[in-house]
Amino acid sequence: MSVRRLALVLGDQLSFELPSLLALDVRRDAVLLAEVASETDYVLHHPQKIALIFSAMRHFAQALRERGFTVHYVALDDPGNTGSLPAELVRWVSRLGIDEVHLTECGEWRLEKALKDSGQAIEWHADPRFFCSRQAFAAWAKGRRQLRMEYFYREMRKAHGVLVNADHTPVGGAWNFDSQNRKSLPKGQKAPALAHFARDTITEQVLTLVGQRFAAHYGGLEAFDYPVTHGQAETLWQHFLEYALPAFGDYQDAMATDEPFLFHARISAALNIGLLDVRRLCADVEAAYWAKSVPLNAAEGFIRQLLGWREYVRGIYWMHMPDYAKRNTLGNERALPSFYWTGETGMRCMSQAIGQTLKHAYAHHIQRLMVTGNFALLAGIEPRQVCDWYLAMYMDAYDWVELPNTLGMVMHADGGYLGSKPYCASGQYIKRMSDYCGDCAYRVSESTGERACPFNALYWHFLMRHRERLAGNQRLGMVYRNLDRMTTAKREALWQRGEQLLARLDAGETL
Ligand code: DLZ
Ligand code: SF4
Repeated sequence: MSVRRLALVLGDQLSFELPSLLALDVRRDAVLLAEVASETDYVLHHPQKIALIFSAMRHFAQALRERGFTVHYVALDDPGNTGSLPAELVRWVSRLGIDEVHLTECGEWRLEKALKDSGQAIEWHADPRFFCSRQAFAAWAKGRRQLRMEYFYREMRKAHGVLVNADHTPVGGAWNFDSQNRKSLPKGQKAPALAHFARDTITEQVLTLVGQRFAAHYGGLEAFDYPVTHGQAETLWQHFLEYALPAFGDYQDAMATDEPFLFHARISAALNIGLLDVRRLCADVEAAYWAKSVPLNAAEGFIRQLLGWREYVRGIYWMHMPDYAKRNTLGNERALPSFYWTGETGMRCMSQAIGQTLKHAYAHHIQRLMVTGNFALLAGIEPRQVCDWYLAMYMDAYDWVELPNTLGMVMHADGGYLGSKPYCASGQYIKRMSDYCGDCAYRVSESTGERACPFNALYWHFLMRHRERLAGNQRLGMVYRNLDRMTTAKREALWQRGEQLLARLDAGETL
């Protein structure tokens, strides 16, 4: 008798090239997709993130059926829905009389463990949606005391022949044009118009379901405007290539009032659930460079994010989970301020970054790292709470990408394993990269006193309280020399202002 197989496809695995799907015989085998409470509830996901996943899952199920697959789809409110992926798998295996279960490795350690503990035998497949497999990364990392993204990135460029000359040297004479990615936005410079996505019946139904069921989660559904099919994701991608990529390099780090997207691609949500293919994206960007339609600082800057940083953080995640999630090198214990969930703060940069996050489930990398992240680092917030906030609030956030970025890069809670120095900065950095400070309740030019920008005193307070650990860091040498050149009275005033701000946070006050 022939073997009957079932492939469980997860909500962030919506790719036709998934090896667990390719293992099936469409005439005989089946696919299972399930909307389950254990995935919607493990953090307070932004409602738009849940809506995106459900709508994209439903569209993918439809596309698979059109390709001849037998698809079993469990909707969130189906009677009989057990509420968890392992339990759904077990239920459907018995119901359909399945002999063999196929699954592509998960994006989160938590879920992979739960599936492995389910008692159901599973044939696991490596996830080919990344350039670098878990094993290849571990082999690269072996024997290195400290990992550096830059060296990993160079290896990846060479291994995959991306932006390299025939003699394996980098195109343009350098591997990294980061120094040309830091312009602030000139006054009057407008961001390109956005691509928009009409809602079809499936998306409307999902928005209604999510609106009813997840009303207690933070963030609005009104502005939902993300691609939910492969075709729409392609439209978004072509729009980016044409209108935003040419200036992406220059303004990658810039921030501007009421401009949530600037020259960013907005593709991370689609990419991370399988609606776009990373190899194609890198190839398109390289081709645009050779066709002279985009400058090198844009092409290299974009490819560095995907081929370098994205692969690097995933590698670190799988090498060090589950212990990585528990790291807290700086010993932070402070609770996440409640304004992270509401945006209600007089700090303009924070209300802008959090406000657009509530509205769009999106903020770009510098807002995440140097505004909300920087504040959490300086204020000594407990890493676990910060990680959960990022995991919940961002459209593209899954543990493999969110945890190393937040715990390692933002919070420096892994002892500097992932990044060589903490990304701490005073209000001066935010002033240089944005126009936020002009409209702020605080004064960025002041460090002490009631009206002084909280980032300033908190920055020095952070450096003073972690002096023992950080003063030896070469990349902070100059900063500590500046601190030492201050008068004792100035240092004391900064310390006191920092203490006062932290006490206000501890009292549950907003700033
Ligand atoms: C994030 C998410 C949500 C909100 N809901 C579902 C779901 O109902 N069904 C599903 O298969 N996947 C969902 N996901 C994505 C999973 O959480 C994701 O597969 C894991 O986090 C691993 O990356
Ligand atoms: Fe942010 Fe400080 Fe500027 Fe206000 S003054 S926007 S708090 S950096």
